[in-house]
Amino acid sequence: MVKQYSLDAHYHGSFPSQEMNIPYEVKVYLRDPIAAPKELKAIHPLGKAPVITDHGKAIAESATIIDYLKHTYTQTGKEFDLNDSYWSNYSEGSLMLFMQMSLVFVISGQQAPWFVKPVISGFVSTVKATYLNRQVQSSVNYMDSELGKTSHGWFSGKSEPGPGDFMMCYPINVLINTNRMPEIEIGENLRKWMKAVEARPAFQRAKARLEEEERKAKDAAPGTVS
Ligand SMILES: N[C@@H](CCC(=O)N[C@@H](CS)C(=O)NCC(=O)O)C(=O)O
Repeated sequence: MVKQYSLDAHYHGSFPSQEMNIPYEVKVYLRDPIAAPKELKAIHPLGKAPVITDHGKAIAESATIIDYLKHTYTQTGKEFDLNDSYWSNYSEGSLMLFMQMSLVFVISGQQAPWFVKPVISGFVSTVKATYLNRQVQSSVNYMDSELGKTSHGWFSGKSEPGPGDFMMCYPINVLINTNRMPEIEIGENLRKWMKAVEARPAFQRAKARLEEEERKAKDAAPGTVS
C-alpha cells in the first residue's frame, strides 16, 4: 500500500489520494523546530515532505507524487493532459518560485542582527515592493482570470479538480488563509476555488485523517505528559 509521510498535517499527498480513491497509510512528522526531522532523511535523501513509498520505492516532489499516483492507480492517468501538466508546473515553477523568494527575504529581514536590521529590512521592503509582490500579484491576477474562463471553476478545466488543482492547494492556501503575503490581493474566482476545495468530501477526509495523525505525533513527542 502507498505510504505517505507528511510534515505536520499537510494535505499535499492525502487530498489527491482521497480524490482519486487510492488507499494509503499516512504518517505525520512534526517540524524540528522549523526544518523537517532527521527521520525523513531515512526515507529520502532530501529529507523533505511530502514523500511517499510504494513497492519499495521512495518518491519525492509533490507534482511527481501526484503524477505517479494518477498514472499508476487510475484509468485516466495514462493520457497526457495539458491543463494538468501546465498548472502543476506553473504552481511550482512560476508561482511558488516568487512566493518562496518573498518568504525567504522576509525571514532574513526578521532574523538579521539588530545592528543591520534597519538596512536589511529596508532592502527587503524595496525588493518586495518593486519586484516580488508584482510578480506574485500578476501571477494571481492571471490565475484568477483563467479560472474565470472555465465552466466549473477548476484548473483541470473539468467538473472536478485534477493535478493542477492539487498542486495549487499549498500556494493558494498560503495566500488566502495565512498572513504571510498580506499585500497580495486575491480575486473572487480564486476565493471561490479555495472554498470549493475545502468543501470537497475528499479534502475533509484527508484533513481529518492528517489532523488525527498529527495529534498522535504530538502525543508521542518527547516531553509530552499524557
Ligand atoms: N518542491 C518540493 C518542496 C518540498 C518542501 O520544501 N517541503 C517542505 C514542507 S512544505 C519541507 O519539507 N520543509 C522542511 C525542510 O526543508 O526541512 C515539493 O513540491 O515537494
